[in-house]
Amino acid sequence: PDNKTTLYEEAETFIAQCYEELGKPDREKNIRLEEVKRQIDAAGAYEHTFEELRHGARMAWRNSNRCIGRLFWQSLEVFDARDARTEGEVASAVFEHMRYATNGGKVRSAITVFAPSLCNEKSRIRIWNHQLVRYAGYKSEQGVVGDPASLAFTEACVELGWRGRGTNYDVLPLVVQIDGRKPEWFALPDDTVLEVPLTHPEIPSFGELALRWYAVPFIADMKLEIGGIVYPAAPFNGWYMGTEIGARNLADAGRYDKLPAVAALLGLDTATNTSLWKDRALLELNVAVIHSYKKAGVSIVDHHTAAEQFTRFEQQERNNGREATGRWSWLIPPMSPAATPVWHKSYRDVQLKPAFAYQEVPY
Ligand code: HEM
Ligand code: NRG
Repeated sequence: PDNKTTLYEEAETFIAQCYEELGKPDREKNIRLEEVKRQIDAAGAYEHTFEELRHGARMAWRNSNRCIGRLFWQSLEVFDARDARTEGEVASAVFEHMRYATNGGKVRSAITVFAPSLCNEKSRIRIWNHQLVRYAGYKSEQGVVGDPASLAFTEACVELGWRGRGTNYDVLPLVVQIDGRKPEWFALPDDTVLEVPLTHPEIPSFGELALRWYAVPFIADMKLEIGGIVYPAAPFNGWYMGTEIGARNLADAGRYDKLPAVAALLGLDTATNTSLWKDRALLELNVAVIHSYKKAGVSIVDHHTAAEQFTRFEQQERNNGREATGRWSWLIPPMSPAATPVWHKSYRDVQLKPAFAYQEVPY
């Protein structure tokens, strides 16, 4: 089958499922399918209605096998920015999304969808950032300053003329590329970035570590595929699960590597594994993350509650005649996984569509 045939088949499968789930009559579906066929025959592509785009994006979240936060898939807010043409227009739409999602700390899940990449065209609009808010990483004589995960992207930003202050927590700029041209960078406006300084509920000196993290995770580098149409720029956000910050970003030896410093603060014996100093440091670091976000009025979920919510999602899917697919190795939290229900179950890791997917790194 040729491209048009394959695209029509993908479109048909999606429209049928989408209209069924939205409770639309067959008559409406059939009229729409004829129109989609006409568009594909004439132009090799078709345009989603806003309703299709909105439900398609929600389905893609629902189908995200590595995501434990899927109970709330129906509440995803979808912003249609398919008409943004210039780098500046893309940046404005991104910043509006960030303000909406951040909401003074009461985080709202949202996605902004930019223009699709048409047939053979190389991705038209690309956001180079992995996340819209992330800290820069720099190589120095004394090792890495900032986030080691950002080394390559930080270098790309410097290449484009951006300069960071050189602290451990420099917020990187937004980098937008259109049609393979030279990308443009934009400093994030102050009112788009909320951060949380970390303190501990019982240990006053914890604040002296001067740890911090940003309030909202905005994934910006995945593509969204709905009914055969690919959206290469579709940044989305939910809120954090505490362990993402306390058991990975700040704890991994290849990231901020803060367990030794936390253990020292706690007065633990780091000379022997048998003191379980890493485990005790992890625990207090994660207590501090949840405590600090709550104190700052920023949405966050602990891994026990998230796992319970995920179990409810599984039940909800069963009730609707669907199966919750998943990737177990990602769904289990990185702390006390066997103390959550997810540990004791198994999941089928097949990728349903619509879906989010990785794409090649542009720098
Ligand atoms: C992955 C939690 C919202 C799509 C994850 C992960 C966690 C998580 C803990 C694993 C991340 C990792 O280990 O690095 C949550 C929570 C949310 C939420 C608590 C709160 C509402 C969303 C939303 C979307 C989404 C709104 C999309 C619309 C995904 C995808 C992945 C993922 C695609 C896989 C990312 C990758 O492969 O790197 N989520 N999520 N999530 N989530 Fe969610
Ligand atoms: N672990 C990454 C973020 C991955 C996505 N996590 C979410 N997504 N919670 C980190 O920055 O720690 N979300 O859309 O809410």
